[in-house]
Amino acid sequence: MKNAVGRDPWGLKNAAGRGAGLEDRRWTPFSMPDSENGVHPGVRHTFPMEQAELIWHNGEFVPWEEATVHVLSHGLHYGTGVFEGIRCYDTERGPAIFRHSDHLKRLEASAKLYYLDLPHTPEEIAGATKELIRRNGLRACYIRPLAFRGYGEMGLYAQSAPIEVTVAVWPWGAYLGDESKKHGIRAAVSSWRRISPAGLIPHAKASGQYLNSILAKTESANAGYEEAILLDERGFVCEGSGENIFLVREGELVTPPHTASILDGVSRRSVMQVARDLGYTVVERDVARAELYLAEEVFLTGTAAELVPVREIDDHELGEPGEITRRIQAKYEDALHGRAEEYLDWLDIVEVGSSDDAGRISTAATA
Ligand code: PPE
Repeated sequence: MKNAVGRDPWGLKNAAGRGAGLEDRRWTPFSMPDSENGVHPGVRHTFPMEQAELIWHNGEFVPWEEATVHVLSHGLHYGTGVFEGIRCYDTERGPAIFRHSDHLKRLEASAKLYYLDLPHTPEEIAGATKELIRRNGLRACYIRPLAFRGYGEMGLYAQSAPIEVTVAVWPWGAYLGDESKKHGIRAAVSSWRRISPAGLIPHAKASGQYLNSILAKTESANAGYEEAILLDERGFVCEGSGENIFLVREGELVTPPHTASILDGVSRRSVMQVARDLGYTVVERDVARAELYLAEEVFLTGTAAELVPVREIDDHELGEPGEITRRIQAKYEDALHGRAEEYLDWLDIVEVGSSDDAGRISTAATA
């Protein structure tokens, strides 16, 4: 990092005062524990962020390092924001956003559940996102739309504080590590229960709610596991800190139902369909903790993680990914990457052929 203070507190600008160039886009926000310094060996903790050129912020395409907020932004203090995690894949048909409209529908639903009036329609956000991918010259990336209550009023009923909307895109590799998809991960049941619908809204993908996931993830990482599995308030299996969960029991696929405080994952829904299309029976029902240890196979699904097998839970060995997991994973990967004809309508293609304005900055609201 170049400066700790001043006009470039994050050290994002190079000597010319511009955003980091292609050659030095990687940065680490602060030093984190790793196996080198003897803390938490074996678990990958750092996700150095790869920057893009532009971020869409309140209707404008702004340079990455200028997409900032006021420290008195409401969402920063109270967690009043909702977001999405979406992926765009480099396919034969061009960059393709997986289930774009379904993710934006969930964003809209999350906002509604927390009484946040979105100043943009899902269609406007979708158009801006595609333009953002074009202008950043990306073919595959993670997409992070975020809507939050901004600066203007403090207190809990701050109706006059404006809702800000941003979309950022950046290249983001395997969420649970490169080896995770091939050989599976080690997971542990968290001592933290998933947020209860009695106090919060598990169906919403809301910023503040992620303190729950962060507690669980931190606990499991500090104990040397790659992921945490949370139980719901009743003690039934719910999901991972950022993924839904599936088990194979006597050849059938089992996954916790909506009433078990899950997030209604887009990957979960997609994998259920892929599994059924492959001829498997998929059952949504409550899952007892011990079933995690007794299952033939277990895997997690999420946008960032994709489909990740679990090879060990609470030191109970499940072993290398099983056949059902591998078959579903292969088909699902084909769907994500545009290689499965039957799932092509899940892809929102970003037309890049005619665009020659990558990197240009505009104040246009949306594409
Ligand atoms: N549960 C939780 C709590 C969750 O955060 C995610 C996604 C899922 C289930 C799976 O949902 P879906 O992506 O629609 O299949 N987690 C996102 C955020 C991860 C992050 O660290 O940030 C994601 O995968 O993008």
